[in-house]
Amino acid sequence: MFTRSLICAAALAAGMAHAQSDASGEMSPAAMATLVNADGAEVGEVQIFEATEGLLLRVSASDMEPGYHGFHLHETGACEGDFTSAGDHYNPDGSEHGLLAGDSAHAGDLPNIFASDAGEVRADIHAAHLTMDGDTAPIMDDDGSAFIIHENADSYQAEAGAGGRVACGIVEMAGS
Ligand SMILES: [Cu+2]
Repeated sequence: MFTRSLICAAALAAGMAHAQSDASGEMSPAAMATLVNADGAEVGEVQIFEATEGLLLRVSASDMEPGYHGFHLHETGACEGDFTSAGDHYNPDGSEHGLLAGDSAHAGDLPNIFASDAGEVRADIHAAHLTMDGDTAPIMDDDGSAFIIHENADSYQAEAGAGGRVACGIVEMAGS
């Protein structure tokens, strides 16, 4: 199931969780989130890499309804029940919602992801405004954070309209 153990092994081999590459040239993530559905079954993962600016998120998921889904970073690292435990969108600077609305968006607002007819998601997302543990929008803050895949697409407007939460993944440092 996915490559979590292989990636942890690679991070250890590189000697440090923050390593950007190992000897083979493969990228090693700084952090990871394992995505689970409402039944608690593992349905995917998000690999988190420190980019030149911000973070690069590599998303893979299976068993999704085909089509677009809202994908956000939520403010609390908890994935229980219907995943409302993850709280609202991560929004440390009190911005309004919507990548295509207003002057700024939630730090946790991210582009929609797309599931194929087979329900498979593969997406690389550059989140230039997020940091691992920096001064602005750190994803490893006191109560952590969690990625959520929503039932419907995000409207990118003031009201997200993305509906229910179909998968949730708590952000954890790689190798931890
Ligand atoms: Cu969300």
